[in-house]
Amino acid sequence: MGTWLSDEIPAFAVVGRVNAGKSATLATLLEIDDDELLRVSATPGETTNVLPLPVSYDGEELMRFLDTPGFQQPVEAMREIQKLAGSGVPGPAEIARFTRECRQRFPDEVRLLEPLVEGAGVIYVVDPCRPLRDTFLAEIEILRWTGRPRLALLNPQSEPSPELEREWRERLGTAFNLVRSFDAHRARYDERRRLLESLLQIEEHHAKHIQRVIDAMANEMDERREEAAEAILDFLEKSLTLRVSEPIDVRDRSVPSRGEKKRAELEERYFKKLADLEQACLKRLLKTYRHHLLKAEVDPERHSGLNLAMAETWRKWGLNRWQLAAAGAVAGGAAGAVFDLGVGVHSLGAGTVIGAIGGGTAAFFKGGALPELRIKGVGLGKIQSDGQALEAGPPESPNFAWVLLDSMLLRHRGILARAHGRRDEAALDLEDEESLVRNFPAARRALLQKWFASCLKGSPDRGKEPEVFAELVKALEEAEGEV
Ligand SMILES: Nc1nc2c(ncn2[C@@H]2O[C@H](COP(=O)(O)OP(=O)(O)OP(=O)(O)O)[C@@H](O)[C@H]2O)c(=O)[nH]1
Ligand SMILES: [Mg+2]
Repeated sequence: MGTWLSDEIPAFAVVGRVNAGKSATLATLLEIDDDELLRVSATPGETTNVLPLPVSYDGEELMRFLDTPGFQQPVEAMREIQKLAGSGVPGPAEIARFTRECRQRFPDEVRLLEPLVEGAGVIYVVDPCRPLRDTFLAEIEILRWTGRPRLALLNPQSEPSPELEREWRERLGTAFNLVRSFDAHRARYDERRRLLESLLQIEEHHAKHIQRVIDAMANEMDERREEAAEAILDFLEKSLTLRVSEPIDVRDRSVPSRGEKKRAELEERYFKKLADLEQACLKRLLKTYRHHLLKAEVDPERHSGLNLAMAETWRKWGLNRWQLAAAGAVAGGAAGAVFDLGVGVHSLGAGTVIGAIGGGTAAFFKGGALPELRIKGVGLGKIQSDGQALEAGPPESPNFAWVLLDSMLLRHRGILARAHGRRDEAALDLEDEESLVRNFPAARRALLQKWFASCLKGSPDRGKEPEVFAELVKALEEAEGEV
């Protein structure tokens, strides 16, 4: 059938002005954040050849997108095509002739039109922040003459004025089957699905294949959410049961400074391990959602000395004191003492930056103003029959597990909101995020609290795990809808 198309597989060529965001649109739609596979760049004319991007599920190619070089001389090309039509109105035949005869003078236009001549549908990407000049009108005309099914996408690279956007929509509406918005730097799963549904509308001939892609994508999102819930469950269990110990001998006990040093080392080891668990979980989430540019670095030292940052965390994340009490996290008389920790840091107030994806929740628990680790001396039994060990366990705060959970739910949401078309390495910023667990239904809070308690005691309640998993899946789904 030609170079770019094969029988039965629907194909769409993404076309538009150089730098309009064609490659970024495809990168976001197809979740490709790797420049080796799909180059997105501020340098105009970055894409110089047609690049086929197959969409395959279970090894079967269902659909194909083609990235193309941008229009470079649309007005001249339009005139040339008009010349080919003589006194008539240009149509598919003249476009085909143009691709055969004018390669020398219009290499980019010919390259981008060839797949359309072969039968690909058109996805025309424009930046509605740019004035609607003659050059764009020429592109629109040429694309209309191809006679192929046509979708126009408004991809704003900054804030478009409403008047300008209306002008674009009106103009595009006369020449395209459908006009939609698709912000290549912001689009999430819902917008990606809607884009595919638009293709379904303009290209009924291949409806079955396109519908299969839409269904496969939806399935995949459900599977990923379950994978994410699994990762978070695993992280919580490992974090809450985490203990580290350090042997101490007679001298450690008799020389106070030595004992203090041991204790500090122990704390450091505990937080380092907690940060490792956090990082492992983030890596799993990033892999699940196919992100390579977002980083999962968790540096346990990153916030050292920034106690206020941690205080802010304690105020904003996790359950509030009434919810904690209701969930049974705080038992009767102990309440006062335990709350002192949470409320004490609350009073420090002050907004501050809570790091990026790698900011490290673990680090939030460090520092003098924060909940102390449970540190106790334990017998080492057979290992050192006459010796003892210090053991560090989870921070005393009843909110520990809830803050950990909040931080992961928020980061999961941040990962989902990150478009693959972006090429900056920016980390996720959780600074303005509000607690998600506070909005949980009471029954879910109670269930999780019971399971947390079993983990904190060192013996996770396996019987509750399926229910906890199901609630985590629901929590992840609710958070997706919230943004
Ligand atoms: N802010 C913002 N920038 C965007 C958006 N889409 C693309 N860009 C940026 O615009 C520049 C060009 O994007 P590309 O996707 O490479 O554009 P292209 O149309 O493929 O360009 P050529 O291949 O050179 O024709 C890059 O720096 C992108 O990051 C968007 O939706 N918002
Ligand atoms: Mg490109």
